[in-house]
Amino acid sequence: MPFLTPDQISQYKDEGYIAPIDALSKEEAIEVREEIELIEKKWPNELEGLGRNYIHLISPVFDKVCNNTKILDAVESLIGKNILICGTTLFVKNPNEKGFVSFHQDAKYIGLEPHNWVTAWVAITDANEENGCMRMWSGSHKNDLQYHNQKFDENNLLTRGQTVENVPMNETKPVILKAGQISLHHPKVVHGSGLNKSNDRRIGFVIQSYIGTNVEQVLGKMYVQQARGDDTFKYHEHVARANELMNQESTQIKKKANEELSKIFYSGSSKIGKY
Ligand SMILES: O=C(O)CCC(=O)C(=O)O
Repeated sequence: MPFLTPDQISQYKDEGYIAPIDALSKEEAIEVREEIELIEKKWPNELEGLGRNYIHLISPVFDKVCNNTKILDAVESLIGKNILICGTTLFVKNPNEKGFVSFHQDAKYIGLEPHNWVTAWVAITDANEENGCMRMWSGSHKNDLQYHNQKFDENNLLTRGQTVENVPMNETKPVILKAGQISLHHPKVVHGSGLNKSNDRRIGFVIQSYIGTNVEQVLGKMYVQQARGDDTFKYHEHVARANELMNQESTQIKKKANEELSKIFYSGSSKIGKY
């Protein structure tokens, strides 16, 4: 019995994303924000630059989010029951900073083939038009991968500043979420987000992505965890789940995983950005 409703599955097929879906309680979202702010205070460099990736490997609070039953039920409805967690990224936009995300397709530089995968964007704070929520170009996932200009803008939160130009803004839709809700988006849907004009942080925790066990990494190496089912394909190295914040072994694995991820994200690029 699929967890998502027929309307939600139609939205995914027609528009390339689903939102909103209730996942965490308000209290759980606050717990996640407090975990981020604790790490930022105690280990100020840990989440900087590349370090914004793979936080679920070093934090049981984030590990719990990745294994949240409601999220996994929804994901299972889209990619089947054999599910791996292959990466996570924090997208934080602080007030008074100029962070934005250019319109792009996740599948362009991520090396995950075939596209039996889905990205979950978990709202840790509310996300709305004032604080720079994502905007989806509805239906754009039905097209092939598009040309991306590589701009390396210093305020762009993407690795290369990869940009699909001339997106028809009237065909884009805001993904408005309350803290604790999620959206799910397709590997090829074109999406981006604007500035945070509010007085508070906008925090998205992105599970990028949940992949079917049949998905290979064609550009490099990724470290995965089994979220559901079995992995009979064994394409990836499986690593342990976090059971203690920032223990030495898991921080080393996070570092190694990020070095490998950087090779994937900048594969074929003559320049390396700050993430
Ligand atoms: O957080 C954002 O504004 C953009 C995140 C994004 O591009 C993604 O989750 O694929």
